[in-house]
Amino acid sequence: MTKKQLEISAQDINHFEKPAHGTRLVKAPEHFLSQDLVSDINTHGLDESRRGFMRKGFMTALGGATAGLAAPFAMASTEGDPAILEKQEWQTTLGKNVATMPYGLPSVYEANLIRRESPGLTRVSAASVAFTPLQGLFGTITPNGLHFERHHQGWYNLNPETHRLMVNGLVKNPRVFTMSDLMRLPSVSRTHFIECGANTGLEWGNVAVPTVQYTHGMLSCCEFTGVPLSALLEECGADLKKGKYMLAEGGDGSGMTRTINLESALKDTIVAWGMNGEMLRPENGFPLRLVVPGVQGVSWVKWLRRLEVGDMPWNSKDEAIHYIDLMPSGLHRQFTSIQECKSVITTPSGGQQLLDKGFYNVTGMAWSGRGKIKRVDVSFDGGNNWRTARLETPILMKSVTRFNIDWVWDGSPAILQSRAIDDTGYVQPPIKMLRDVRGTRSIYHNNAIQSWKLDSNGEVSNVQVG
Ligand SMILES: Nc1nc2c(c(=O)[nH]1)N[C@H]1C(S)=C(S)[C@@H](COP(=O)(O)O)O[C@H]1N2
Ligand SMILES: [Mo]
Repeated sequence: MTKKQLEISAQDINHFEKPAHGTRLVKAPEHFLSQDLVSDINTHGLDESRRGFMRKGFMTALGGATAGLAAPFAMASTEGDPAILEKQEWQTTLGKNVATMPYGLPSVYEANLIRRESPGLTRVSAASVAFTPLQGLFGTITPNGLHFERHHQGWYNLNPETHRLMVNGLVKNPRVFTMSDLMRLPSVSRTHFIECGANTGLEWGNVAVPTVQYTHGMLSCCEFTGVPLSALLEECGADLKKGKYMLAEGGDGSGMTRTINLESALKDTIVAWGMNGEMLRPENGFPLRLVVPGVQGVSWVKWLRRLEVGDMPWNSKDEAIHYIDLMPSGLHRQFTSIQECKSVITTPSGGQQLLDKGFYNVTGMAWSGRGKIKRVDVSFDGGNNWRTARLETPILMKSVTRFNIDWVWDGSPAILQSRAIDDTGYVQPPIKMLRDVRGTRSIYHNNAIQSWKLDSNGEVSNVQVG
């Protein structure tokens, strides 16, 4: 299947530069205009005014990147290397004082490892999405500054002093909590992934989004701290015989309201203020957000201001007209909550280039909204043969698991794929199998196997196979 390639801009190609694991940027793929765009992240299609600019910017950047090719650093001899033989400035001078950076920042050499908006996708007013650079991350935890962002109406700096959470509906004692009230309640800390239901959405339309940042970057994984929903509802005397659902309402202007299934939410949902050991970042819902493990990101309501217990689903706008799946029958599938088992190879991935034949540590991430990852298989020949990868421990519920596998590249073209299996026995499907059931007109909930094509010159690009 031939893929339509997505345009990318000068600014956007720099993100390939992270030379982790012996790879680096060489050149971006040829580009055509994309036609199928994800309405969740772009309600009005391509922005005509940006096209010309992007093409121009892209050519300039491409020139620069190709010039860089002339000196392949991996092949360079280290004999007489001044980087090791000569005393460096930092060995002979005084370093910076402790107080010069009261809140630590990444090295200036990591400046390209940032959240990015997808090339070719229009920002509709403040409604926007910025993707996590999965290609440059290690392990399982997303650093707070790189957590993906998805706002339906922009983000705010809410004042925790005046922020309130109301609990009402089928509860004996309706209450309004301050942040201090909440933070006195028993708390838990749990590591979970959050994935937007539209993650990997462009792949439904067979659009060759160039990098893993844009194919899978609406995924993050953090340790969240807060009060278990079950404890909070108990405190308010919720009627859990009649109350089967809960409405979660956000404090922003998007009117973000989602129906939460109480039976599963009572097991592990958290009303959270902490993320990776500090308070939530403003863009991720400071001071309070709902953490609904395994469930699509839209239900993780940010700037959480109200929880209402009820006996029926609400059919709010974000569950009646958005986040629904158009099936081949023409019917919409509604209330798809669980993010099914999924995985992706992050190195090598689209936009990177292997510098030479030989040994590589192929690595990636696997997750399942239903439980733990049991196994990840990796194929180097487009799915004909599979080998089982090593899983890093601990393997946690509804959390990201890191996998690694040794590989010796012989220099010939290859198709790299990963296939995750969770502890319910569910196996991540090939895209064709998913399309057979789901059709081609979905936007959301694509958990198909991702294929990366490796050319004999070492370039890696996004393809669809099987
Ligand atoms: N109040 C509110 N909550 C919200 C949203 C929003 O726009 N407003 N966006 C939702 C969507 S669609 C997703 S995918 C996640 C994104 O969370 P993040 O920005 O912390 O990554 O938040 C969800 N919660
Ligand atoms: Mo989302």
